[in-house]
Amino acid sequence: MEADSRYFKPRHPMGVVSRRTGLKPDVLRVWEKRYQAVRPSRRSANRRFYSDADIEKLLLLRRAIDGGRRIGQVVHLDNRELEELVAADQKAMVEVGTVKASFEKSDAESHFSACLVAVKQLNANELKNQLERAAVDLSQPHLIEGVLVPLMEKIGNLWSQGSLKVVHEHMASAVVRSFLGGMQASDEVLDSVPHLIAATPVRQFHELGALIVAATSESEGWGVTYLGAGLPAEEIAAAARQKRAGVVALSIVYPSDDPRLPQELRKLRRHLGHRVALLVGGRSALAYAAVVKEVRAKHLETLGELRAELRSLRWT
Ligand code: B12
Repeated sequence: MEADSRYFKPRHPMGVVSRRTGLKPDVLRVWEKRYQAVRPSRRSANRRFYSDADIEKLLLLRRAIDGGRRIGQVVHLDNRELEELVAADQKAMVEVGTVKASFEKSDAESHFSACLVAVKQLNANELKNQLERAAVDLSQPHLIEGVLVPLMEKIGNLWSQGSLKVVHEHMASAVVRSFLGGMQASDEVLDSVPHLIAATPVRQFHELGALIVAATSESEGWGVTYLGAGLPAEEIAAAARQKRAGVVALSIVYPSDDPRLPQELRKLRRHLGHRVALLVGGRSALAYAAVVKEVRAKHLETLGELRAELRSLRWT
């Protein structure tokens, strides 16, 4: 009974509701005014307060809209009806998505091959054009995981076997770097959007992993500030404070045995406090597993794990 009354108690301001539902404040206002989707209570200075029940309804409405429905078609449904509708839409999307994913996989392979040819020819313009074409044809995860990452991996292997020269790798890194930089949103990020800082710590100069983390996080709906490579803990923490970031993501690629890195991670945690989630990835992150655990950072291997983590952090 008591739990029930808490559920209907208007106790969440609009900022919290916006953060939890991913709906912008102006959308919340329109849904209220035009459709009476929920009826928040008004307190001093006309501020709205929402209950848990309101948030649940808004989340279901948002998921229905993500599935292709229009607000006017679903707003009158109760929560149970909405849940059924959302589940049916998601099932249909998974089925269509599986077919689409297999098309995308073969598309990604042909874009990857065309990019590799451009690298071998040392043709920066052609590589840039091929990446732009791939960006049009593929969804962002397929572009990153099906083209960019395997391309850099392959170049690294051909380089260490002596089949490609350092210049090929430098040209490709420069083009990929600027392409990834261009993928970052230029729009102003709303306060209601959760924020993530991406960087590499001091003496870690491979930055493509961090740039990829930035692009992936942005496609998950996070506001992202990409700081660059080789940054001291104090600088990263100051940026996190200024942007009121909930997450700091670090990429650790090379070297895997820097004796000063553990101290740097400890310093970062001290400066960040314990409310900011610290995520660590990259091919050498495991080499620092002990300190990663000590500073209560989370080690993630793949971009899929990153997406899952960002989704769960967003809703908590
Ligand atoms: C590009 C590149 C460079 C460029 C970097 C350009 C730049 N601005 O970043 C340059 C030319 C500068 C360079 C220099 C060197 N490099 Co280099 N480089 C590479 C190369 C070819 C690609 C790296 C890359 O960007 N990969 C693409 C990214 C996207 O992949 P990734 O970093 O593995 O990240 C993936 C995951 O780990 C994850 N991830 C990464 N970070 C994070 C973070 C989070 C939070 C999460 C969730 C996930 C995540 O996401 C990515 C996608 O799956 C690799 C070869 C390779 N196979 O990777 C060598 C490589 C990393 N380099 C290597 C070496 C040895 C060097 C040099 C020492 C070479 C030299 N003798 O000078 C120098 C060192 C420079 C320095 N001061 O540190 C070695 C490292 C070996 C080792 N022991 O670990 C590699 C593996 C090559 C090799 N096979 O020997 N390099």
